[in-house]
Amino acid sequence: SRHRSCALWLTGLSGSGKSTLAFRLEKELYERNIGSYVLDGDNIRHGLNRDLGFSEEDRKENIRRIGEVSKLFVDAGLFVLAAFISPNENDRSMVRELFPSGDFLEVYVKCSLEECERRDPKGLYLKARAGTIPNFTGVSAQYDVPRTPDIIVDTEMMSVEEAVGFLLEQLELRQYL
Ligand code: GGZ
Repeated sequence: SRHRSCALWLTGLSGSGKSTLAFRLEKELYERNIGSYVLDGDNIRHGLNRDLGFSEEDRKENIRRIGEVSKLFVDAGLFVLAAFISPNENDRSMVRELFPSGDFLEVYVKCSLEECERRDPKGLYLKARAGTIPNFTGVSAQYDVPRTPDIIVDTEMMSVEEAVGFLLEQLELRQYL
């Protein structure tokens, strides 16, 4: 089908819903015969980036490599659904600059720290508060709220289905779909 692929870069706190949205979007695109691929911590941090941790320097290198990989996928004609906290504004703009304009959309997956801590699907916030996990984003490491995102999706106000519908609508409006 006729479409214009791009990298959808989902940034937000742990527990904000980035990976959930990415996988739901992948399913929707598949049903429209559009190829996409989800990159997230589970397939990147255990493989390509297994040598990297959560220091500021390692996160920067994590994001840089993912940006380069995303670019290759977009060149191959796929939508990339990249779901990473990517807390640093500079790192996100570095990734944006790898792409021709229009091939990269920064999506802020907006959800308050309070709500992410309530969800705490993996119990990581509890551990971070207890001091067991150092440099935890939102607790003991900073998250730069995107100042110029292309799209903001509020997962505190919307259900998963609503959020997916909203993102598809945005892609249609911008003529990617
Ligand atoms: C933040 C951490 C940390 C620390 C482990 N800080 O919610 P999750 O569990 O499943 O996803 C988080 C993931 C974050 O990896 P990213 O590659 O997205 O981070 S970054 O973009 O900042 O490089 C979380 C888990 O790894 N995790 N330790 N200290 N999240």
